[in-house]
Amino acid sequence: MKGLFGNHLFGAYPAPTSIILVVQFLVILPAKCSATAMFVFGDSLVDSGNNNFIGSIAKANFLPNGVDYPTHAPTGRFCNGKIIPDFLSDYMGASPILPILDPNAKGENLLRGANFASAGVGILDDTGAIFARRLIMPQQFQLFQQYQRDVTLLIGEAGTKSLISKALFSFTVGGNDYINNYLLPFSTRAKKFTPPRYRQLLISTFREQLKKAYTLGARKVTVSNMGPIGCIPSQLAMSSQNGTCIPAVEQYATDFNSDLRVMLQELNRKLPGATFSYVNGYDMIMDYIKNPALYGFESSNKACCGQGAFNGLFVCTAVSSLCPNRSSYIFWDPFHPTDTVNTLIAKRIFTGPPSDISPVNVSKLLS
Ligand SMILES: *[C@@H]1O[C@H](CO)[C@@H](O)[C@H](O)[C@H]1NC(C)=O
Ligand SMILES: *[C@@H]1O[C@H](CO)[C@@H](O)[C@H](O)[C@H]1NC(C)=O
Ligand SMILES: *[C@H]1O[C@H](CO)[C@@H](O)[C@H](O)[C@H]1NC(C)=O
Repeated sequence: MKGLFGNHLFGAYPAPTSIILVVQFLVILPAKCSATAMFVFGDSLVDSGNNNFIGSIAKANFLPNGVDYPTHAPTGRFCNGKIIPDFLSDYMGASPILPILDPNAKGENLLRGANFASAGVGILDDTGAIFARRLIMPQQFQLFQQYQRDVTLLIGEAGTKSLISKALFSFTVGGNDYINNYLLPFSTRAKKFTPPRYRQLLISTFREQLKKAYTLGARKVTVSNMGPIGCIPSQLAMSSQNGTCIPAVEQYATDFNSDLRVMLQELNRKLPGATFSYVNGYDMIMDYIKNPALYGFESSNKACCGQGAFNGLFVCTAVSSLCPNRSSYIFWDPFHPTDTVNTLIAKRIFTGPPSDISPVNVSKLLS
């Protein structure tokens, strides 16, 4: 399986190298330490547009996606507005980081960090195969290594090391390993692995990926747990009569999350100088789903943009039915939260208590 998706990374778009080579003989810029850089890895929950630049079926570069973005235009984000990394940039007082495949992700723009996430990916390389091209996790790391070489040409080796060791790293991946792999009809993974064995495979693969990030210099890392995948409109449309979460699917997420938490505690003990903070996105979203009125949500189980039962069939497109008031919805489309939910969660990631993010929140992590 690996070979199928693993080896054609640098074919279809220009690598940033060529641009950087032009400036390598210019004066090395002093490392500006004003704003903290951010590096984002993961799936469509945090992809800010990388899939626009590759031959993927998983794209969101059309309206009504982006309708509430500052430009009111689609960007590739699977959301009506901003996603969590955008709000974190806001809190950090920085402009949003660019998708690494964006042609503008070069020169000084690179010093803010970059977004390597790609819609459709999972922890496992074969996850999301139905979407054709996507930046699987090993490719996200390859691009990060290329990024390091490019930034070294700009600010030198010591400057790059320092930028990376102070930066915020964020990982959001795993939901697709169920939604777009294990739970699919005819899944070969489901045929070969019992649920506990599959979960073990996910956790051990993810552990190696996080260790790799450490080896590449990451020291301040947030890792999102798996959201309540049994409650998303897409799952409800397929298997729920009355709109309540599907217990069997919920169980996959909660089991994964308890193992993830233990794995991160182990990394915190074993990897000196690094902090891996566990982001409890699951409980935060569950909080909104269970107490919608408390937060001004009218609907906790219907997508704002979609079609069919719970507006949860297929994906959000230009011809989908669209809700009148986007800020009163938890789910933007059958899979992803609204801008309103993203801003609430980002705030809790930044300054929330240990029940939201532990051992420390991002403002502490960066202080
Ligand atoms: C919804 O349906 C599920 C499964 O059919 C059932 O177990 C549950 O009690 C129902 N909940 C409500 C609130 O009707
Ligand atoms: C939309 O929903 C939000 C949140 O519930 C509410 O504050 C706002 O007044 C609503 N807007 C309209 C036009 O109804
Ligand atoms: C996290 O953020 C703030 C700022 O660093 C810190 O003072 C606070 O103790 C943390 N919040 C909680 C509730 O733990």
